[in-house]
Amino acid sequence: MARVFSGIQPTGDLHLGNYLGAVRQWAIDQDSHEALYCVVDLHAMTASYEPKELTTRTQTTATLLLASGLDPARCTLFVQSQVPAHTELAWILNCTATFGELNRMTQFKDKGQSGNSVTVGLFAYPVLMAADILAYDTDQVPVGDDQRQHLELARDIALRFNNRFGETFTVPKATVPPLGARVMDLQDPTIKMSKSNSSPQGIIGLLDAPKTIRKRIRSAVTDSDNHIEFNPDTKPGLANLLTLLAVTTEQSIEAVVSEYESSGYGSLKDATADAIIACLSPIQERYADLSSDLKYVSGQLNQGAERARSLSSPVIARVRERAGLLAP
Ligand code: AQP
Repeated sequence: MARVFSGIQPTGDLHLGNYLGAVRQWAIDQDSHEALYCVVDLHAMTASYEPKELTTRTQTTATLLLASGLDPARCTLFVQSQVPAHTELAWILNCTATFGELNRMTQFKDKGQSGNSVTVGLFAYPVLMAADILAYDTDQVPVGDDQRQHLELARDIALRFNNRFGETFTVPKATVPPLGARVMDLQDPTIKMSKSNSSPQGIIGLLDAPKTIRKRIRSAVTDSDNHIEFNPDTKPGLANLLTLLAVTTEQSIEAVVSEYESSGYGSLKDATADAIIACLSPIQERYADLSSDLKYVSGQLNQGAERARSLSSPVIARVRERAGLLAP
């Protein structure tokens, strides 16, 4: 089975975009792949944060991943900072990546706007991401458009290291998640729904109450002509609602458009809210059960970290030997 690796940052409350764009597919991939899923808390340190919040969010994110269907019996679920291989390999790869290639990363250009207070960690973020992937001889990485450039960098770093020091790393391939959907902000449908960039009204959190979900969908920005057609360029808000209804009810966009084209936006919004509430309710129920047993959650994470350590340790030994470092 091909080995797949994916991560999620505990930078805020998980939202519908994280679920429909990534986590839902992760749960499916557990059966067809050897899957590793990681709460990447070290990445979350690259922007300003509160230590207590990071701890809580790391626990909540892991609990939500379990509630969303990740099953520790079928995948390796762990927290990044509990496996030292990530930081060890990141340093070695920092000495392989160049300043010029990191300087070209568009996500750094977007996020690193605040001059001298930008951390070296934010700049080197893509190298840590390369380490996350390469430490496990990963074959495949499911990526959205925003991460494609980082994955290309991970491949370039792996190839350069292999050329310089001899075959060491598996060079990973990007895959496009078949069920992936890009979920847009409900208030500004030209940007993606995001933990840290969206306003609360622009987001649907995985734990939001049905009343909140209904309110947010009803007040989602659309347009004024009340004509239902799927066109993300001219009608981005409407296209987002149609996408949400289609993916949460497992229908095609065409089927949803033809069902609602003679109705107004009000009926479409009601149906979309109903579908999202139905999609999230089993996750919310499982989350309530799991959060009353946090010992179970931390036990699963400890086991996941142990397994991740045992999978990464031969890779790190190989890298150290090729790079000329004495055995510890
Ligand atoms: N709006 C989205 N639609 C579809 N997929 C999305 N993902 C994130 N937002 C959407 C996917 O979720 C996975 C985990 O993302 P992440 O937490 O590592 O970072 P991100 O992509 O930067 O997500 P956010 O919510 O925007 O976080 P912040 O605000 O902290 O940067 C990824 O697979 C991502 O594609």
